[in-house]
This record gives sequence, structure tokens and C-alpha cells, in this order.
Amino acid sequence: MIQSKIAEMLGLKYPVFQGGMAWVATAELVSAVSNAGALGIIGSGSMEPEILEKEIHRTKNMTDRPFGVNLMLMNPFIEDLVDVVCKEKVAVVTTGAGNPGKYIDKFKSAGIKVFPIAPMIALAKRLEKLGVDGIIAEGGESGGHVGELTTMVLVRQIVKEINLPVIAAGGISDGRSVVAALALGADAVQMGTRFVVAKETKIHQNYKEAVIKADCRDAVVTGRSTGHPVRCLRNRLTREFEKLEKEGAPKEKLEELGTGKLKAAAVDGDVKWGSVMMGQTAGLINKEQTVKEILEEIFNEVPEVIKELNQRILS
Ligand code: TUI
Repeated sequence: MIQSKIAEMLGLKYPVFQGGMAWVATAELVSAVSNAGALGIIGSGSMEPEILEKEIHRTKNMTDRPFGVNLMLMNPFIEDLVDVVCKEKVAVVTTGAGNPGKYIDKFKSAGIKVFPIAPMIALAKRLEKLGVDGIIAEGGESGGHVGELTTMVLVRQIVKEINLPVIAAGGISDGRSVVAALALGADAVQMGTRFVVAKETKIHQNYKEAVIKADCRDAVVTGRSTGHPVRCLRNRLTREFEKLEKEGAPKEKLEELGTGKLKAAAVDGDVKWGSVMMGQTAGLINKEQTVKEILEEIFNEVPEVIKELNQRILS
């Protein structure tokens, strides 16, 4: 057992959040993660309110353990999605791709614990003042929409300057990287890419195979010029994107190229022209396992790594 304020607050066996990945984190994965003792989180990034409501109900039918919902703040239905999570009184909300400041009071009134994702210290400081329960410090190694700083620097800075539990995210996939996050002062970790290849994850097999085959350097960032950089597998889509960016194509044209591409990869299995979002840890992940196997493997490794460090330091 690892002492963790967040694990204690939420009644978790493992101090682990599963990243709330759009099209990937549906009731099957979320309930498997929560049932295994970590925190499953529904990815509502692509959902309309009625779909999210249904997904919450499906998850409630598959687990009695707490679970969360990730709200992607650029979702056009965000106001209604906020109302759905408050009505359903989910245990936890995480937010991404924006500042959730104006919704915090609503979440708190509904008794929901709030953990915004912050890719920079300024946002973390603003949110601390609004009474959030912790900060997910997500470094640029992660998949999907990324910030500029690395996990190593961002987590350290947020732990130093914020007086709240910090969840480290980005680049974490095994026992050693969990120990590294704890050494930086994180209270818990969030993992996305490792759960993409979980047996319970209901996405196209091509997507999982792409993660398993990928090298760390295959997960590239495109879209910096649009203000919404995204890390995903280098493929025909990213090459076309890079070409258009170099030519100085207008933002609208670039956004048009990206539209619907995550669904194309996750649902239709189009790993050539789809947006196969994955973090750099894809290069370290090489097999499909159940959620239980993933968590057990990681947390069997943690004490071994700490023992090894103790031996090196004391000898
Ligand atoms: O949100 C994510 N990862 C995502 S969202 C997503 S869907 C998408 N698809 C295409 C283009 C863009 C998004 C896929 N992956 N991670 C959390 C995260 N949040 N990363 C970065 C941020 C972030 C960025 C700016 C959070 C806050 C923020 O604040 C700006 C402000 O207004 O202060």
C-alpha cells in the first residue's frame, strides 16, 4: 500500500487515475479500472449530453466503486455536460483543454471532487484559490492535447508552489515511472496510453496494435500553429498536417483536416489517416493485458524499485 491523500479521499487501493480519453475511456474500461481499485474516468470529449448520461448509467451498472468524468472544455456542449455530471453526482470530475474556473462552484455544490488538468503553474495557482481538490500536472510526454513543459519540470514546479495534492501525468507507464513521480512529490499518477491497450478497452484492434508497435519517437506533436498541439502517431495524417503547416495554411483548413480523425482511428481502425493519439510511453508498452494485470504489474514493481534505490543509497 502506498500512502496517498487522494487514494484515501476517494477510497482507492492504487493512487492511479485512468486518463479520460475521448472515444477510448467508455464504461467498459472505466468500470474495469474502478473495480480493480484505481479511478476509472469516462472520456466525454466527443460526447453530447444524452450520450454522457447513458455512459454514466452504463458505468454505474458495471461498478459500485467511485469513478469520474473528464470534461474537455472545448466541447461545444460543455454547459449541458456540466449539468449532467452535477445531476448524476459522479464522484470526480477532471477537466482538460481549458480553465474550468466558472464551473467549480457548481461541482462543489453537487459534492463532486474536482481535479483540473493544468499544463502550467499559472492556471494551477488560479484554480487553487477556487478550492479545487487537487491538480493533475500533465507534461508534454502525454498523448492528445499537450502543453509545453515536460512532466519532470511541471510536476516538480506545481508540487513546490501549490499546497494541494498533485497527480502526475504524462510519460508514466510502469513501476519505475510511478516511483519517479512520487519522488517529484506527486501524491498520485494518471496514466492514459498504458490503458489504451487494456483488454477491456473497446477500441479498434488496429489502434492497440499501433500503440504496441510504436517507438517513443513515433508519438509526434502537430498543430502547434493552431494553438492546439496534439501528440499522436506519426502517419499520413500528421505528414499532411505538417506539410500544410509549413505552407502556412489557414487555421480553418488545418482544423478541418483534424475533424473526426480520432473517431476514424478508434472506431474504424484507420491508423493511416486517423488521429492515433498516444503518449511517448507508447514505445515502452508492448503487450495487451487486463486492467488488473497492468495495475498488479506496476505496483509489484514499485517496492522492488524502492528497495533497489535504498540498497544503492545505503551501501
Ligand atoms: O485535454 C487533454 N488532452 C486531450 S483533449 C483532446 S480532444 C482534442 N482534439 C483535438 C484538438 C484538441 C483537443 C485530446 N487530448 N489533456 C489535458 C490538457 N489540458 N492538456 C493541455 C490542457 C490545457 C491547456 C490550456 C489545460 C488548460 C489550459 O488553459 C488555458 C487557459 O485558458 O488558461
